[in-house]
Amino acid sequence: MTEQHVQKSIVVLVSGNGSNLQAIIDEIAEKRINAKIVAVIANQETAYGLTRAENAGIPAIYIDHKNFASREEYDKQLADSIDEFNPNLIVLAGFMRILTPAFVERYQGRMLNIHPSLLPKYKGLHTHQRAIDANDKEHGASVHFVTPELDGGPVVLQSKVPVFEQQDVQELAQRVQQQERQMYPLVIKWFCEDRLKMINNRAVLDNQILADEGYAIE
Ligand code: NHR
Ligand code: GAR
Repeated sequence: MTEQHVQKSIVVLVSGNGSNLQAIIDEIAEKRINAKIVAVIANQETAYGLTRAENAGIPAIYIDHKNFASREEYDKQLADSIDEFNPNLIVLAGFMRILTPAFVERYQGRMLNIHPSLLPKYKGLHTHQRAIDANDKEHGASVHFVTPELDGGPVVLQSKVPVFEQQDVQELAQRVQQQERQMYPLVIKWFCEDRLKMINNRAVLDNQILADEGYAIE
């Protein structure tokens, strides 16, 4: 593409390992995404994602939810911290706290999440075990815009993996996460090139409304 885009700034929210964060850091470093991660914020002090941020020279911020009496108050502090960086995009990368409607509405259309299931299947937690227990032949991950409905926002991209006989849950999770590290940077790249938008609660890529399940890559 010859079109020029103003460089986007991104805040990433994490709770744990941050392997998705690392994939995004690496793609930006390779100049495959024209963006800057301006801060990484965690709700867990021990989140390894904070260390990954520090190692990459990115401001790493920890906001302890135990210091706040309610979800509303925590989310207000989270929003204030985010707004100091004035980002174009908020990326949830293994962020494990449900966000209040007020928070989500403030960033509507500029917040993405990666969820480890083929949505609308298995919203919420323990998705890999639930796919095995249901005897599903395939499983995967979905990138979606975040809306107030938990894991219910419009899907942009899905990636599928097979579920084998007597599937081990850790092994399945590993294969899903390997796909995640490919697909999430791709969606972020689309957003940063102004190709991806949320319009009327639908994901729109290159001016085309995406199907409910988004695009699919194998
Ligand atoms: N918030 C809103 N409003 N909408 C979404 O789509 C959201 C969201 C917040 C997080 C990520 C989501 C996932 O990909 C996400 C999407 C946490 C929980 C959860 O139950 C569920 C879904 C997601 C993230 N969290 C517990 C809670 O009480 C805590 C669980 C824990 O700490 O282990 O917040 O799966
Ligand atoms: C990823 O598999 C992501 O889909 C999932 O947690 C993992 C985080 O890995 N997210 C959720 O379950 C959100 N509730 P990471 O910290 O290595 O990126």
